[in-house]
Amino acid sequence: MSSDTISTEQLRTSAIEVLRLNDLGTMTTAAPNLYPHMWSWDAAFVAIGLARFDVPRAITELRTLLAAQWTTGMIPHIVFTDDDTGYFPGFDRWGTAGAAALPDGTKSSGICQPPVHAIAVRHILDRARENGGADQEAAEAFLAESFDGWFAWHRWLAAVRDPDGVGLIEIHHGWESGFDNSPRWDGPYAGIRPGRVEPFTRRDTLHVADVSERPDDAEYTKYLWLVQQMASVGYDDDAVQEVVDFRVRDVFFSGIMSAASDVLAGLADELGRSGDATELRHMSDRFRNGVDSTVDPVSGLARDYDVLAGRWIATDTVSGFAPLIAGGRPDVLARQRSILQGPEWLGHPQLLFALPPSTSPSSPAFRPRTYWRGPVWPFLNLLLGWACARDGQLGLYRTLRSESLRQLSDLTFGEYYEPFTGEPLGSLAQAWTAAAALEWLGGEGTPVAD
Ligand code: 2M8
Repeated sequence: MSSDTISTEQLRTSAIEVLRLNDLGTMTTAAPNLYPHMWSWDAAFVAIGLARFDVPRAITELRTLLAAQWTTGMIPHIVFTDDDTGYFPGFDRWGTAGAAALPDGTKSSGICQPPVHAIAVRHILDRARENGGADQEAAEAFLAESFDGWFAWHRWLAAVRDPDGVGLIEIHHGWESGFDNSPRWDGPYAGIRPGRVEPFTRRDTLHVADVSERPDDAEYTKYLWLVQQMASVGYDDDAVQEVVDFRVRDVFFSGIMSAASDVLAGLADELGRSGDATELRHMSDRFRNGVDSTVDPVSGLARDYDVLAGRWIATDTVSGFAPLIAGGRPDVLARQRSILQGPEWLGHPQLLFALPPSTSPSSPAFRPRTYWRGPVWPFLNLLLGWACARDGQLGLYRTLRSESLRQLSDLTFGEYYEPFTGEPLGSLAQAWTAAAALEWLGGEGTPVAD
């Protein structure tokens, strides 16, 4: 059947099936084979999708994630199931068992991912209120029960990852960005000379049709070197910053921090916690200004900053649109929207769908089939669409929505897609891709300000 003839109901049913397939009861695996554990930012998007058909299950997802929160406030990037055989590096290799801040009885990695979670809580609450009754009661109770956890998470990020208050979050591994092998990190990784890394056998390459869709072994050696460095100091926040060979201010992470802090401030208001709301709004402003300060006056795109090398990282990657996520100065945003809709991005003549590739096809770094170096990532488009709706950008929102629904109507729920052919790559039945489909479908009647 051609994807043009797929009905809304078929897409919805198939997306729900994918979330059920990945459902382990209290957590959803990011994908059936490639990623058999829970990932932090995947879980937030999964919760957004779940909330479209099962509010209690969406709440459970975030509750499980929050139960793994470190005593420092950090939400770890992977929460492991008990089966440590399917994914590498597994819990043992992370060496977090001895970390002082790991809560008893939990198994997680020792790094974090972008804080989209408050945005997911907001979605759950909104869906629950539309449903009313028991869903509404459960979601409101969950907000009251979980607020302190989300607040501690944001405070930890602001204090520990932006100690100088520049309004940009510092990351210590490309995995923390979620954009693992993006050209953004080529410079910082080029400067790393790994010491002795314990021998390893990868598992990710067993689950893709073509190994070139994944990072190569030299990249993995550096990834593991950084893990070893952090493990050597027990993942102590201060000590990590001293020993680690990767220290980068991540502009996209910071844009999410700004947007999510503002959402969390709104949730604080609902709980009558006006002091916390004020603190969160200041946090949101601080990171919005930080993101704004990175914009390259020539290209109009936001940049990362390599702390160890002391230089800006300018790339033609989708992270350059961080100001659209953070919100901010109208002139900056207007220029960004025009670039996004121009020939280097959505208007590129070879694109099958008008959706942003992870790297611009006009960039020399563009690789259409390789992971974060070119393919289109559906969950990111949902995030961008959410920010457009928030800012009343109805036209762009509609484009992203209709193009995403066309893309996702192939019913494969690929992890990422080849931008010119639409071929699904990486894993199929990827949970956050299915969740994005459900949210886009539900967004049909979503009131969006003009
Ligand atoms: C990818 O990252 C993991 C490591 O965290 C991996 O390649 O093994 C990234 O796409 C990341 O953003 C995502 O959260 C994760 C699970 O979908 O996979």
